[in-house]
Amino acid sequence: MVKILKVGVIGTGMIGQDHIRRITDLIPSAVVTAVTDTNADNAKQAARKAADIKIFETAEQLIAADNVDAVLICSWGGAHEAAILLALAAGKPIFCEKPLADSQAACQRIIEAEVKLGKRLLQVGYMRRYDPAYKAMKATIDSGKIGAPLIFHSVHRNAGVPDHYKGDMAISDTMVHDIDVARWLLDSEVARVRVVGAKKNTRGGGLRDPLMALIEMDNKTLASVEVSVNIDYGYDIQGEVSAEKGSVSLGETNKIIVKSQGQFSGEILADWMLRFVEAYDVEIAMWAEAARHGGVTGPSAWDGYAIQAVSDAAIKSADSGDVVELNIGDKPSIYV
Ligand code: NAI
Ligand code: ISE
Repeated sequence: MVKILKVGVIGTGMIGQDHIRRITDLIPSAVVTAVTDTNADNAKQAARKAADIKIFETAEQLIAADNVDAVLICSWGGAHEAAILLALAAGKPIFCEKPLADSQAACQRIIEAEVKLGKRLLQVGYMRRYDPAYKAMKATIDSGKIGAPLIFHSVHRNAGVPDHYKGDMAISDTMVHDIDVARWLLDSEVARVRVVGAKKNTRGGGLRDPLMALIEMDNKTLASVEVSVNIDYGYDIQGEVSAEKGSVSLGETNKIIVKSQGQFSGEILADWMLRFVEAYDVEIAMWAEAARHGGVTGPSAWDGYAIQAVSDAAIKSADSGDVVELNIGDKPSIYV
C-alpha cells in the first residue's frame, strides 16, 4: 500500500483543474505531483494549484516518472487511448474521464490490454453512479418495492456548450452519461438503438440538437433519452424509472422554494460542475483510496467500452435514420 498516493494528471483543462483542486483540498491521502498538457498555459495554471507540482512535456514522461504512482486522464476523448495504454503497460492505476476513448475499436484495444494484465487497473469517469439521487433510485429499484423496472426516461439538458463542442458530441460527449445510467439502472446491456433529430434549436449553430434516442435493452426493458445542449435556462437532469407496480424519479435539486407575489420558484443549477459536485468528490476519493492499495473499483473499462459501442451505434442511427443493432461480445472475467 502507498501511504500518500502521488497522482499525475494528463490534461489540465476545466475538469482536470477541478479534480486537482478536489485532490488537494479534500483528500489528505493523495497529492498531485505532476501535470502535462499539450497547452503549456493550462499546464502552468494547473501547476499553481498545489505545492511541488512538476510539469512534464509529454504524457509518456509523466507516466514513467518515479513521483507518479497513479494517473488521472482528463484530456479529450481522442487522446485517452494512447495515455491509457502507456499507463497500463507501466502497471499504474488509472482514472480516465469519460468517454473511455473515441470509438468501440479503441475501447476494445484498451480492454485487450487490461485483460492481458489479468486485473483491473482502470476506472472510467461515469460519476452519476456516485450521485446521491441516482444511488437512491438504484436502491429503490433493488429493494423490489416498485416491482421489476420496465422503462427508464432520461432528460439531459445543458444551458449551452463550449466552442470546441462540435459534430456528434451531443451523443459521444453528453448522451453517454444517460447510456451509462440506463445500463446500470435497468441492469442490462443494450440490444439496439434508434436516434432521431428533432427541429434544431436555432441557438445550437450546426449541431444536431435536440436529439431523442430510443434504446432497447437485452432484457427487453426500454430507455428513452432527450439530449438538448443549448436549452438556455440551466442544467437540468431528469430521470424516472417506471416499474411493474410503481415508479421512482429524481427530485428537483433546489434546496429552497421561494413563495412571493402569488408565485413559487426555486433555483435551477447552472452546469454539471455544480449539479454533480458531490458525485465527483466521492468518485475521486474512492478512486484514490483504491489506487493507494494498487487497484481500482467503480465503472470499468468494460462499462466504458459498452457505452462507447452504443454511442457509435447511436451516431450511425442519427446519420441513417435506421435502428442499429449492437454486438459487443462477451464480458471478460476480470469485469464480472
Ligand atoms: P477542456 O478542453 O477544458 O480540457 C482538456 C485539456 O486536455 C485541454 O487543456 C487540452 O489542451 C488537453 N489535451 C488535449 N489533448 C491532450 C493530450 N494529448 N495530452 C495532454 N493534454 C491534452 O475539456 P474538459 O471539459 O476538461 O474535458 C476533458 C475530458 O473530461 C473530456 O473527455 C470530457 O468528456 C470529460 N468531462 C467529463 C465530465 C463529467 O461529467 N464526468 C464533465 C466535463 C468533462
Ligand atoms: C460534459 O463533458 C459532461 O460530461 C457533462 O456531465 C455533460 O452534462 C455535458 O453535456 C458534457 O459536455
